[in-house]
Amino acid sequence: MQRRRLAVATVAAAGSLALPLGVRAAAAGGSGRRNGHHRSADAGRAYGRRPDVLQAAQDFAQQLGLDLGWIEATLAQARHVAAVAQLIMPPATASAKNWAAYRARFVETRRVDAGAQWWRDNASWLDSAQERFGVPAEIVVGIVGVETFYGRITGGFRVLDALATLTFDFPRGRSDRSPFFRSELAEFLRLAQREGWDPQALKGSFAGAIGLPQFMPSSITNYAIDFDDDGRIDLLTSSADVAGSVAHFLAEHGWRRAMPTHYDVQPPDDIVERATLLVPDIVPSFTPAQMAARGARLDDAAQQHEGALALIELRNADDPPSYVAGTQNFYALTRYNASSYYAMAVIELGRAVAAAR
Ligand SMILES: [Ca+2]
Repeated sequence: MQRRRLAVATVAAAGSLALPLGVRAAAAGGSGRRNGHHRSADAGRAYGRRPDVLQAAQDFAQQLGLDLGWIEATLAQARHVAAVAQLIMPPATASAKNWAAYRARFVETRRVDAGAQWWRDNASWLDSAQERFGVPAEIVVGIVGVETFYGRITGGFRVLDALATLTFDFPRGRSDRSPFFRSELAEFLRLAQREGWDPQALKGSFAGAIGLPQFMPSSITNYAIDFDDDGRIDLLTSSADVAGSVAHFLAEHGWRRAMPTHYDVQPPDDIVERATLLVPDIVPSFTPAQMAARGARLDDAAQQHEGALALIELRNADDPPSYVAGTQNFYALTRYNASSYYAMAVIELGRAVAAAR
């Protein structure tokens, strides 16, 4: 999700949509609650020759240098999908942030077992990605597991329909993201031509995110790589391309080789000091010494960390929150999806899979 534009550093409530986020536009299949599987992906009317669609076809043809007739014919067959417009809306009731519940959705036996199998099947590619980009296999494994349950849930919407619906009929009632989806639709058409995809056939999430890592079209353009060197980028069936592309995305978003993602921390008892440390949210802003000076207790490894840390608070509904001291690498994970809950779930799923394999 991203035309190199970074997501704002907001923390999404566990399981809710804060979009557009990092690499994908919205909660992916693996995020469960809002994956659309319980809703109808049935397409409604085709866009045909609606004037605004014809105008967009002209704009795209000029902008992309593609054949106008092909774009018109392709967009004419795109269909409005009511479920897409519903799923893009915020949930009717805000659910309490609950890290324990969020974690339990992802770090569970079936997903861990599937992750261990996926790791065994793709160990050489994961090792190569780690060597080249410095991103540990368990982080890539954590992302693919949280996103799509290792390919079990990659989304049942035609990408063309999803992007057309969010471009031409973005629902009223929330801030208008249609310009974002319009540029993703253009990018999708360009990729379909370049990569030889059938734009009518490719499926993804309700927001148009594609494949095992749920990359938006612009992220495919900017960050996906042909890691097995077979001449094409395939995020649906090439685990090599998936592993390489996820690691490349993180490397391009500031991932540092051999740096931990986070350290244990006891937050300051003083509520004012604690609140001060929480202000920058997920952005690493305090040296270990500055954190300690405000009363945070860090272990030896954290005290020796070179660089800034962020005090991350993960709420547990009515129970006391959990805290970690996030590094630059924790922040890099939130470029994939701007949620500390998401980043922590990725880390803990990867760790659980590493222990199980
Ligand atoms: Ca490939």
